[in-house]
Amino acid sequence: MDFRNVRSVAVLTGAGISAESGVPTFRGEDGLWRHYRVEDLATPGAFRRNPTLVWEWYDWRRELIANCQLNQAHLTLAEMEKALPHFTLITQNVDGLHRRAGSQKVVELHGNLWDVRCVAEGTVREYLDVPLPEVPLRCQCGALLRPNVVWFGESLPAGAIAAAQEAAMSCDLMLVIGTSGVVHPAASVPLWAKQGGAYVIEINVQRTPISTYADEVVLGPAAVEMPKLWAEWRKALE
Ligand code: BJW
Repeated sequence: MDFRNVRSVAVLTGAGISAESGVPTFRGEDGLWRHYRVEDLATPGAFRRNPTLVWEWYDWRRELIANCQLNQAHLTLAEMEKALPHFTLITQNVDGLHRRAGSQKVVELHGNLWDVRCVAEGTVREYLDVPLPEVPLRCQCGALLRPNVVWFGESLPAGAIAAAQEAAMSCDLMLVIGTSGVVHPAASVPLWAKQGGAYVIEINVQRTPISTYADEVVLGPAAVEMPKLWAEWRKALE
């Protein structure tokens, strides 16, 4: 890849980018919690059946994330945004770590677990208390609050998916970092980039369905590979 020809960059990140910060991924050996599948916890039905269990899961994750450190992959992306004029960071992660690393423009496809939403009023607000004072959390109106994230069977925020589509279809380089590429429609984002003529580089510790059409597959941890890629890029621009 000749980085001197790159005008516009889009990046799609998944749970793997936060793995080296100690945030568990969803699928794979370390992704389990209490022997539930994410598909059984991250659904509206799961929340209806047992909001306490679902909130306990989020309480546990929020505390873990609050105490974790950013890694070099998060920090490299924040640096790239400052240095490159046309740069869009799209994430499936709800951990808020890209913003904590200094990334300013982040398209959050699956929401953010630091925001809560009233199931009755639909109002959204930031809620940072860790640990939570009560589970399940309740709104002042008496209705349940829920994490402002996107569960299976729910639509993604229209603005976020439109922004991701626009960035993917107009970029000439797409980086896909640490996602299993099995959850849709996010998994289609790199495909849209490829179909739009972009060069696709995947960074992951293992091959995924995206590897079959990526132009390059870099097998390795994101926190190691991202600084290497960025150093190579900067050298090419000198
Ligand atoms: C490293 C590493 C290191 C490890 N360095 N790498 C089309 C086809 C089939 C199904 C569907 C379809 N369209 C829609 C569906 C249904 C469904 C779906 O996709 N199901 C599939 C699982 C089969 N999608 C939806 O329901 C979506 N909604 C929707 O489409 O609405 C329209 C609609 C409505 C009604 C009916 C039908 C359609 C919504 C999906 C919402 C996903 N939500 C979650 C939870 C968010 C909240 C929360 O986090 O609490 O999002 S599930 C979970 O998966 C989370 C993640 O963002 C998402 C993706 O996971 P990710 O990031 O890829 O993580 P992992 O763990 O899977 O992978 C980690 C990767 O990192 C691995 O590859 C590792 O190798 C790698 N790695 N360490 C680099 N150090």
